[in-house]
Amino acid sequence: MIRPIRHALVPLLFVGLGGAPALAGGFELKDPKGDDKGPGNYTYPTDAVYTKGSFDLTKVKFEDDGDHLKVTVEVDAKIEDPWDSKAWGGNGFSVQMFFIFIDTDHKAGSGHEDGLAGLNVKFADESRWEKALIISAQGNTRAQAEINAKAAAVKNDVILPTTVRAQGKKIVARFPKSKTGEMTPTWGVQVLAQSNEGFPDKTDLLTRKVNEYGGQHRFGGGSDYDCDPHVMDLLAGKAEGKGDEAKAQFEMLGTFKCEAGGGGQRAVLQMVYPGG
Ligand SMILES: [Ca+2]
Ligand SMILES: [Ca+2]
Ligand SMILES: [Ca+2]
Repeated sequence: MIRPIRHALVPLLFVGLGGAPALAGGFELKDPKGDDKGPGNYTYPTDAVYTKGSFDLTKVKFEDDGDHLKVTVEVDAKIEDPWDSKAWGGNGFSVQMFFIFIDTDHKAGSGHEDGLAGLNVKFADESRWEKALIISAQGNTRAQAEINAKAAAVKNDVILPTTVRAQGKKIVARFPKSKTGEMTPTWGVQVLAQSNEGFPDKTDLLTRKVNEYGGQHRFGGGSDYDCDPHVMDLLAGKAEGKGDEAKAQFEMLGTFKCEAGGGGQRAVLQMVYPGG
């Protein structure tokens, strides 16, 4: 089951001052280990910086932190900084990047359908997103410039953190609630594990590509065209960390179709709804 922080889930539901019930304390979601291979067959780049488990989500925690929403993402590897991110205005880690999509209203057809540039995914009708949070190895100046250039139509709904901190296997990021809004029982979330690409293609919002054959800095097991999802790991099922969630992920990310010459259909993603 989904483990609410400190209390059982039901007591967390209360009517806020504005009248809308809130998921007050927050919630914690889990993901199985060993499913960091996208639709089932993706491989890591060959360079030694991409250590085993670096993109393998294991846990994601959402907590109310006063005027901020605190998001803690955990992977199955120590977070390291082989490219010395502080030297380029970065956040203290190098290879990871996470996208957190939030469906605030859980209403069919409401919200943005397409993922962000370079992910090559879209969201199911009932799971369209209102807010996207980005945890990037890049500092906010660079990340915001990329958002302005590559997510112009939705840039007001794409939110960067006030603070980011790497600690062991975790990255902790705090986002202003003035932009995210309060957590409510209708919230659905999806968390995508990607990799920070400092020299992205013009179609990629700091994301690393997945090719047919992996390379020193390219994931493998996909397509050289941009029809395959560029996602290594995500949440699935009820996000309890059970083994069958890996299969559910592979199926979800496997819903794309590549056509000869590069066209096709995007993988369609669902969200996890901790409020039921
Ligand atoms: Ca995982
Ligand atoms: Ca929505
Ligand atoms: Ca997963």
